[in-house]
Amino acid sequence: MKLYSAPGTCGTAMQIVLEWIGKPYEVEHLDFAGMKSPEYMALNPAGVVPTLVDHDTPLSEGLAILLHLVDQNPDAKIGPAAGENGRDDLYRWLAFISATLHPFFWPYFMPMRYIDDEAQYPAVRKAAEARVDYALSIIEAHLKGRDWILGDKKSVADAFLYPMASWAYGFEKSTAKYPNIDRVIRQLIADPAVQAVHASQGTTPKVDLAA
Ligand SMILES: N[C@@H](CCC(=O)N[C@@H](CS)C(=O)NCC(=O)O)C(=O)O
Repeated sequence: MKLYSAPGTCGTAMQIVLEWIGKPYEVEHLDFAGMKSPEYMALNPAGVVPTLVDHDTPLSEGLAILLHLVDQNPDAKIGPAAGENGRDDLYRWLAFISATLHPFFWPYFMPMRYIDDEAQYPAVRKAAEARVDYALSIIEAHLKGRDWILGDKKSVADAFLYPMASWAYGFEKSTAKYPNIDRVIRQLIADPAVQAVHASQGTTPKVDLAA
């Protein structure tokens, strides 16, 4: 398997899951120009990371990659199989993270895609932070009384949350202010798989571990 990703991006989630699976894989970290190259866009026409190439077949979209990895690796215990208890919840939370939480960050990181006037970037970022708060608050309420998103078992949904919750540690309302999400992120930071991904990316966890 080969994963195309970039340090600190949502592709971090897929690499965490590949570490959990434990099979050999390769990762190629792309820069922005690499994501827009014709060679890469032949694999992922959106020109974004992640893309997973498994058995010579490229698969894009984080949600699709995570479900593929669950289905192809039943022994890895990274999420319920089709028909098992919790599978619907897995669909629900992967969809929520992919389609609701993730896009709320885009105007924050790329305000120039939404507005021409640079003077308005702070206002766009403020609005994005408010939408992220709306989505994180829903996840925070769900995590009350649960160890992980799906209950007592860690799954690909937690890995998917990891990069996005990490981005929001720098927000005015930091991820640290969502105690249940913060707890899950700290559990993940203690996981050797997550540490291996940070080492491979040359990144460090965003959360202040001393706090
Ligand atoms: N819907 C895509 C979105 C992927 C995405 O937005 N990836 C970001 C990194 S987190 C990216 O590559 N951005 C580059 C760009 O937007 O040009 C997915 O879930 O895989």
